[in-house]
Amino acid sequence: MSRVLCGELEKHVGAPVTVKGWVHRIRSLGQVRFIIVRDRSGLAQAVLSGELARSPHLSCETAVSVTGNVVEAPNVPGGCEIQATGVVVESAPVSSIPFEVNLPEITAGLEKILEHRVVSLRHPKSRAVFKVQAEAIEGFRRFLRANDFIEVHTPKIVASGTEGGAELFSVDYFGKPAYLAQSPQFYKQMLVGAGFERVFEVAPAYRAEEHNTSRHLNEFISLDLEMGFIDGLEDLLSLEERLFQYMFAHIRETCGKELAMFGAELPQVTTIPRLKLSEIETILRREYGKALPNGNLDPEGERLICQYVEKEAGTPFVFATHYPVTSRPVYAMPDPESPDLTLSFDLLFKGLEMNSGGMRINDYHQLVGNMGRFGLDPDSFAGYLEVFKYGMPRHGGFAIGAERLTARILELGNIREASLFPRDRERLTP
Ligand code: AMO
Repeated sequence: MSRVLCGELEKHVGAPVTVKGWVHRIRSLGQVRFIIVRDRSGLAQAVLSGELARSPHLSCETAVSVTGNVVEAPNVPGGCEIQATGVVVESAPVSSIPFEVNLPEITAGLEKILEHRVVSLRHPKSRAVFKVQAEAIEGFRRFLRANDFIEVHTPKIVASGTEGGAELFSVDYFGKPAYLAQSPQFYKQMLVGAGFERVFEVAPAYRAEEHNTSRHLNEFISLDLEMGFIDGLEDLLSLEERLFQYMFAHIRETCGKELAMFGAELPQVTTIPRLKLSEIETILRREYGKALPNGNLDPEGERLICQYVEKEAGTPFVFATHYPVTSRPVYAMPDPESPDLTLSFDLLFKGLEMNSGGMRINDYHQLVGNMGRFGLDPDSFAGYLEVFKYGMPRHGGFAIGAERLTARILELGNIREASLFPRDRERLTP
């Protein structure tokens, strides 16, 4: 008999079915045993009586296959249950588990939850996080494809860093020094200039961050895009507005159940307020007596400016633009009107930076000159620089951290909860 999903049982009232899944809960009532089976779609109750009720190998989290007739049962969630005629244990029986996964919440601490990830993911709420993440990424892909972007895959073993700083993991590449890519930055730009014009990539990025915080991972999924022949920063900001409108609409449409589990409401994305960093500085000083550290937003600044914008404009989003040259990477385009600033931006959502982006330098000589100012040797970047000699258009792009986005949508306390197998300072397994 072909398998029926637990979540679709009600379509089979009056018919014989087989469900397969894990034993979620067992309850005995006199001579009768009730088992709740959990599969990827949800839960279904099966009633075992007679010989079946005495089946010795049934325990929570054992994989089973239950056959029987579906009958109406008004008091059971879903309105029906299976009168079992056969139960097959499909795995070795489970004698104990590190923590319960059949309560509304897992009661273990985050360390234990991550240490036993395959068990914690059995909890429907833990898995719901990754449904939302998958649909956010699907929305990202669909929107960009519909806007004539092509998906690309660039190397993750690379010869140099792209984002400045020392946050590089070294790799021994057949005796030559190499690194894990901090971002696809240089390659996405090269591909714009190579003729694709519009590219995007969904791939891991690696940062040897010293930070052990609730917002940093050492490996994260970067949702990158890059676009040629743009006129200015505004093109990128309005592209991102439309992208978020699409992504949030897609998540709303596909993840109603999952959002409800977290009590999460997705905001409508309208016009996102745009504030220069200098304006943010003024607002924070005036409203909260808060001074920003050296031309950048610190976590408290991100939180406060979002709080302010929420109050004034009723949206959890804000673009922070025009960061100083000193706080952006070598490729960032200086603002022709104020050369100490860059045509760059971050998107903040609910108090946290979601993405960075901006216009890039597209003039070969300007870029080589900037490398000098950043103490970089242009000869080491010959592979990147080549495209700038052969007709590189004005271009720009941005990158969204998938785990940060998921964590903020669902208001998770720690970014690790939005990573299947997080990599942090302490964690290399599972
Ligand atoms: P940036 O370094 O700001 O920009 O990274 C872009 C976005 O990626 C996410 N992110 C992280 N998420 C989790 N853990 C980390 N350690 C981490 N580091 C970054 C954040 C961040 O906003 N090349 C540029 C992008 C561009 O200009 O196109 C870049 O990588 O959400």
